Amino acid sequence: MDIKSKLFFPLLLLGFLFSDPPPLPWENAVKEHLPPGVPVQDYTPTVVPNGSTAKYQIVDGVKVFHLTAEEIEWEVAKGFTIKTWGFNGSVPGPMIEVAEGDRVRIYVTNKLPAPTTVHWHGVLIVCGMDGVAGVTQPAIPPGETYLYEFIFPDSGTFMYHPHFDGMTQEGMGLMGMIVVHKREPDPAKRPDRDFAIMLHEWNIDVGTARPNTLRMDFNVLTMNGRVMPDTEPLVAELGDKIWVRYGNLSAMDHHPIHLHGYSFKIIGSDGGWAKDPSVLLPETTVLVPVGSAKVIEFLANNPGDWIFHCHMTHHTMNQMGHQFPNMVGMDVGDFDKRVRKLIPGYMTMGVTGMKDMTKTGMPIPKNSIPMLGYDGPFGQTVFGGMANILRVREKTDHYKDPGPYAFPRGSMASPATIGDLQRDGILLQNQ
Ligand SMILES: [Cu+2]
Repeated sequence: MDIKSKLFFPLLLLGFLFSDPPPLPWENAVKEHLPPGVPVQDYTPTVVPNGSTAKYQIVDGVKVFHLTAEEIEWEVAKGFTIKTWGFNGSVPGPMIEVAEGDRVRIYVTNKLPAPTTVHWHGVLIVCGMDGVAGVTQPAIPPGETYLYEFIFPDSGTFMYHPHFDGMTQEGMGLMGMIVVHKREPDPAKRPDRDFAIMLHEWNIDVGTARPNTLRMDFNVLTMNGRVMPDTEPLVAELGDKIWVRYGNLSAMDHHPIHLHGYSFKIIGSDGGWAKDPSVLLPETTVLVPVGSAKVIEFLANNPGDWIFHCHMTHHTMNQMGHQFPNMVGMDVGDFDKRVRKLIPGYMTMGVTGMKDMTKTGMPIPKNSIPMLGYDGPFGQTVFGGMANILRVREKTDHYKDPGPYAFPRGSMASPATIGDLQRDGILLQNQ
C-alpha cells in the first residue's frame, strides 16, 4: 500500500477534527477502523434475482472494486435483446455488497463514448468522493479510469449511478444497488432471506434494440433488468424473516409495489433504518419514489405463489403501444369478415380488452416481447413487466425454484355448482 493511501483517512480526519463539532457522519467509522467484513460470518449475503454481486479483492484491509461503464447487449426477456449501456456487462450493474465500516477503493473505467462519473447515492461520504461532474470532480473522459476511496459508515440500502447527463446515462441503464450490512454475528438476528431488486423503465420501440431516452412514456418496465415472465422468483420457507430491498432509478415514474398474501413493515430507506418497527403502519404496497430505496420486512407465514408487482397497471404490460384507438365495447358487426376478404386472417383487436391479443398465431415482430406477459399454470395472465412471484413453501431444496405451487385440494376458487348456488340462495338472471 503506498503512503498516500495509508494516510488518506487519518489525514482527512485530522483536518476535520480541527473544526468544531457536530461529529462527521463517517468519523466513528474511521476511528473504529474495523477489519473488512466477512460474508456469512458477519452477515447473510443478499440475493439478487436475475443479477449478480460485484467481485472484490482485499488489499491491505481495503476492499477493491472495479466498475466499467460500457456499451452492452442485454437480454430483457427471451427473444428480446437490447443494445444499451451498463456496468460490468449488466443492467443493473453488479450489486456492491459490503459491511458497515468497510473501507473501499472503487475504480471506475469509462468505456462509453461520452464522459461519465459515479455517484454513491445515499452513502454519507466525504464531499470530494460524491461523483458529481462539474461540482466535485471533472467528468471522467472516455477511455480513462478514476479512483474513488471512502468508508461505508452505516448499514443500509443505497444505489450507484452516473452524475453526468443522467437522462441519457441512467436512462440507458447505468445503475446498481449497494447493500451495506450491519455486522451481526448471531444469524438468528439477521433476516433469513434478503433480496435486492432495482426498478427501471425504458422506451424501446417494438422491433428495435435501442432504448430511446428522449421519450417520457415507457413500455418496458423491469425488475433487475428483466420483465415478467423472465423475472426469477423469490423463494422462501415458512418461518423465514424476509427483507426485500427495492431501489428505483427510473426516469419519471414512482412505482407502488404491491405484495399479495402478506402485510409488511417498511423498515428502512436509503436514508437509514426505522428506530422502532413496532410503531410502523402495516402495509401491503410500498411506494418506491424515483431516486430512493425502500426495505420491507415480513414473516413468511402463508404458503403459496404470491405475485408482487407495480400496481400501475400500465407497468405490468410488455411493450404496450399507447397510440391505439379505444376499442373496448365497440360493436364491430361483420367488419372483420368483410376485411378478411381483402386481408386474410384480419382481426380487430382490443374490443374486450388486451386479452384479444392472446389469440394464437399472431406473429410478433422480431426482437420484441409479447404484451401478454406471463402464461401461468392456469393460463394467460395478461400480466407482465414490473412483476414477479414470491414462492413460499414449507421446505425447499436450498431455496431452488420449486416451480408452481401445488394447491391443496379444495383451496382454490372453482366454478360454482348448482348445489352451491341453491344452498346460498344465489339466483342467476338468465336461469
Ligand atoms: Cu410502476
